[in-house]
Amino acid sequence: MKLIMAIVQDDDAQRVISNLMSEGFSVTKLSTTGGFLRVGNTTLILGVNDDRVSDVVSIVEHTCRSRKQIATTPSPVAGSTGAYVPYPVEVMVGGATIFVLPIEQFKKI
Ligand code: 2BA
Repeated sequence: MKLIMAIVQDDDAQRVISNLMSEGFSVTKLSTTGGFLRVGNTTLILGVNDDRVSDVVSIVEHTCRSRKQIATTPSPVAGSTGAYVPYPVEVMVGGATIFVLPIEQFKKI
């Protein structure tokens, strides 16, 4: 059995949860924040049998989109003036970041 953690964009979260649940997966949704952009994203956790890991990855892959987002970074030329001038940097976010971990024990009590 494996624990899958999938970090997805908030805009994709409802659709991917619906698609996973309609295929019979149990899903837990966590509201999380990306360390780089400091904006909200969604982390899904699922405990699944080994033979269904690829099904989850496939559903996430086909549901989640990559999007450009603007990150605001302090200007590197600010040093001479002492003032921090934020300037926008474009980054590509997602579709999804997926971790697959082994589960030592799984119990429902
Ligand atoms: P954020 O940390 O907010 O990162 C958003 C996007 O900013 C990233 O998209 C990437 O394109 C860019 N980025 C992140 N760190 C960067 C850096 N040090 N320098 C330049 N650009 C950087 P994704 O790679 O698709 O990641 C989306 C979200 O997934 C991340 O949000 C973070 O919450 C999570 N994530 C991605 N890789 C991770 C990892 N190895 N461990 C834990 N969380 C991860």
